[in-house]
Amino acid sequence: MAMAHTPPSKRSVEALLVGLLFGFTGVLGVLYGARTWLPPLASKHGAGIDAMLMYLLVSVGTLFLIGHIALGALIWRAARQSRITHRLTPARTEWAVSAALGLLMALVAEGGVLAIGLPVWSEYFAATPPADAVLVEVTGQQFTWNVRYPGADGAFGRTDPRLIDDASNPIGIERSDPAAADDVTSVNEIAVPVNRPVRVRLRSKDMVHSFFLPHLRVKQDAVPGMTIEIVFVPTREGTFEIACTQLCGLGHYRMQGFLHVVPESEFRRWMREQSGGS
Ligand SMILES: [Cu+2]
Repeated sequence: MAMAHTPPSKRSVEALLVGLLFGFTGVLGVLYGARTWLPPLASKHGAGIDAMLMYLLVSVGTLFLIGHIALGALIWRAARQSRITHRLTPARTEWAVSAALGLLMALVAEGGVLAIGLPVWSEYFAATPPADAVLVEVTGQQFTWNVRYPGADGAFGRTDPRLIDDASNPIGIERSDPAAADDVTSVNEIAVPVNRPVRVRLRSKDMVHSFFLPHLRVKQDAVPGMTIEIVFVPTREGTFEIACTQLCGLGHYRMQGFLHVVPESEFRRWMREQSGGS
């Protein structure tokens, strides 16, 4: 074999260089990742999502490192032998150790994620939405977000697909319905008061879109034929990007909206403006 003719010193230099290359790539990756980490948090439940991501990164990252150091050490040791001599342990022990380590990894990774994640899940997909929540209906379509508030009566008016007119009535609101009279609509702009729960009712007119608010750690698919409700509490004032994160067609890249998190008084003013009042 070719390897047998290579002097041992040259082989060590090669191994060192390859090791350095991998190490350097790893360090560069971590540095780059740390610089483009998550955008600054702006919601209550988001702290739990961040904790879950951090837990996964640290726990699985540590297991990954331990596994590879052990693998490297075993290869290093075996490479010094001129021939395969013996197994380290009987086959039964290999089996038992593999199964135990696999179970341990599943327990550490999945158990931790469930422990941190389940409370976040129940808050986010609240079975009983908070009474003071602001209700907003968001209907995705190629390539805009149609936004609707129920108005003073707290009830959305009926919609009918036959009434849809992309220019004047994009979600087909039946204006003859009394509940529809005070519905407030807007396109690509959502305003909500800070520190109050927001109930978003997600729908889609055409295909699967995904409502993504990176700063608020909110991401939920909008699926035609389904109404999916999520609850979150914005904790920071500001304007945050709403992106569509399902490739929904040629204009997907411009399916962008904005969430304005404002003080309660400004929210009321905005609602009056949208409903045409003064
Ligand atoms: Cu989309």
